[in-house]
Amino acid sequence: LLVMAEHESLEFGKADFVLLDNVSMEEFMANLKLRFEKGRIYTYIGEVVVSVNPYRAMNIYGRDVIEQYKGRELYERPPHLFAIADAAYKAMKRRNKDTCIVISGESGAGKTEASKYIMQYIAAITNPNQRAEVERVKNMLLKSNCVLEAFGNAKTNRNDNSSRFGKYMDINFDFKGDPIGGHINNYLLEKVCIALFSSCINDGADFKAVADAMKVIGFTGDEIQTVYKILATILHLGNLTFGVDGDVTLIENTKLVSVLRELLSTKEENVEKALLYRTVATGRDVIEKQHTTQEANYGRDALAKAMYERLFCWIVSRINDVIEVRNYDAKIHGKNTVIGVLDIYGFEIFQNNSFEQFCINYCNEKLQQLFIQLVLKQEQEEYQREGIPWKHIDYFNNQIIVDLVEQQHKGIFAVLDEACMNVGKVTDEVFLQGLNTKLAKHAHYTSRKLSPTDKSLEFDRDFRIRHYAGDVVYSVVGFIDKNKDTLFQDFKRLLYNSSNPVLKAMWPEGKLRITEVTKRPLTAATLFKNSMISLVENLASKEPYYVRCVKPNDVKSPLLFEHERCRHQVEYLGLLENVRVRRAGFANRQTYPRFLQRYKMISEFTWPNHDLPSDKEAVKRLLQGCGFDHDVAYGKTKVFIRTPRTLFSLEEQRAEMVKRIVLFLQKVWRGTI
Ligand code: AOV
Ligand code: MG
Repeated sequence: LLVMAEHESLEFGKADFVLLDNVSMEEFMANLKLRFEKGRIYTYIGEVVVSVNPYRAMNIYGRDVIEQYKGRELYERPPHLFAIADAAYKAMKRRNKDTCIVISGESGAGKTEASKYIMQYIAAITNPNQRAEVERVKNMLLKSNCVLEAFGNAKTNRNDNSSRFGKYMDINFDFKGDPIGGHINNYLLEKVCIALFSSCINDGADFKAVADAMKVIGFTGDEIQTVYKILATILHLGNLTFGVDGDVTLIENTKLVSVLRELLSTKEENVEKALLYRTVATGRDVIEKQHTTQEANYGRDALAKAMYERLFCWIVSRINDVIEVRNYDAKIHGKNTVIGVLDIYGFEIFQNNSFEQFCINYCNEKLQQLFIQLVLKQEQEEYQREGIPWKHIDYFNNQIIVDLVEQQHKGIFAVLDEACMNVGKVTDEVFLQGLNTKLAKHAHYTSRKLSPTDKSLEFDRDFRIRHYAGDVVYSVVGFIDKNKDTLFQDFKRLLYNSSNPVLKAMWPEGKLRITEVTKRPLTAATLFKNSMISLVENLASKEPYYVRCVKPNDVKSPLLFEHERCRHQVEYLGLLENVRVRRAGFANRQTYPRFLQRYKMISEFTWPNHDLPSDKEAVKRLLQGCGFDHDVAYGKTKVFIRTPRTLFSLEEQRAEMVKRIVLFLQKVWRGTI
């Protein structure tokens, strides 16, 4: 609010949506658009930052700007990611709280960029004493981004550098507030984006940067070589084809087998056997069963995907080894608090949406649910703590969609798992039938079978979910396979038996004989669901700060603010409700001492000092004197100001008094008084 009064004029619109004269979609959009056009890409809703992707380089992230935000209060400077990062940092340091910064928004809205600026800011403002160990940790944290992006991002229709994995990074701080370590959790990597490798490998300069970053992080020469070999293996697997001769399945391009043998440091016949046969246990017997070409194709693709996923997880775990809090003392004795930064794949709708989109969009539902709960909960808790009554604001609660996906027994994941367990025919169609039976009446689910005249459901295999962010049509094709996510044990054994120790170590389960592999592994859906639930629990246990990213257009243009496109995002992100909650509550709150510090000059009761029994009493007298008593509430430690106008008026009076005091002092100096 002070920003508004002091640093920005109305020319740039309102720096906080809470200050809108009327909270309507029109006014909200007009302000968002005006600010975007004036290059003001950040706007607050209280303590939430709304960001619009500028699609051009902005000169607002430099060292000079960082200095302006360092240690300042949120409202003292124009809205910025740095301000929210600083707020999270201050809360962590001053109040000894674990905090987290949750960045959400659809694909291409600017989440990953925002997370990087936040990390850079935190790195820049910490470790004033240049302690070597802290510098090392900071360097690792920043370098890890480059490596993870190289392996986990890919070009999509929506974003040239789209995150195909979710990333949650904890940064640990010691009692001085310096980073001493960190930990990365990665979530479901979209394995179909293996195409990524060709671009990874083709782009020489980037590739070198990645290799350098890996070296700095501490990957050994052997490890980096193995990474190359795995990437090469995956590419070669893509060229491998199968044929038949009578009833024998064959590898057509046999030369590739010797290339693979070399890359995997194993025997040629082992490679061939793993690609063409699988070992099955029937009772006590173990037999070798030949693949059909279809099975061989499936096996080959599954191998490529599994190697890619395993490689990625291994890279994350190696990075974690390096950034883990080392100092034993810091772990045991020191105050060790964390800031978590969440950058996940955004809500997405493609031409063809499959299991991956389904998981990604479910993840976004979970985060939206968390936002709803925390933004309201936090607000409510503060009023409760301060002893102030609260009235409820209506909003769309997407819990119903979260349940639709994750509920036990009748949620979509449960139906999918059930279909996968089927002893009889296990097909995508069986899964779809299951959905149609269990969810026929659900308001957020439909399918071609249930709505035969619906034009958006083109094919029999389609079903549609009404997500909080919009309708998405999914094709069931591939759901079963992707959920089972089976990799024949023969491949695991092949990789485990490699004479390359790095590769071998990635596949410990290859040790098991076929007769020892008894447990049915958890499905991809169940694993993903569990990881989302624990992610949300983790976030909810911390003090959250939010960045809500908006994508201005679909053509990556810095000039275009597509009204309808943006309006839709504002709507589903619940930003208007956010403003309402914030306003129906109180636009501004300040502790009594801080309030006095700023406004004491406007009242004779408080200037230059008050003699009342408490600061609270003094603030009461001041506000009664100005006639604002009706617009405020007095909490235990803070004064709550309902309408922004009151604050402006206080600001005006303050400015007037400051001017008078300055004039007075000038006269004193000149000796005219
Ligand atoms: P996302 O993380 O939200 O999408 P990104 O952060 O990758 O989106 O942003 C997409 C692109 O927008 C970037 O590659 C930049 O070109 C541009 N961009 C975003 N933020 C800024 C900024 N602050 N300044 C300049 N350009 C920016 V996805 O990962 O697809 O959900 O899964
Ligand atoms: Mg991203």
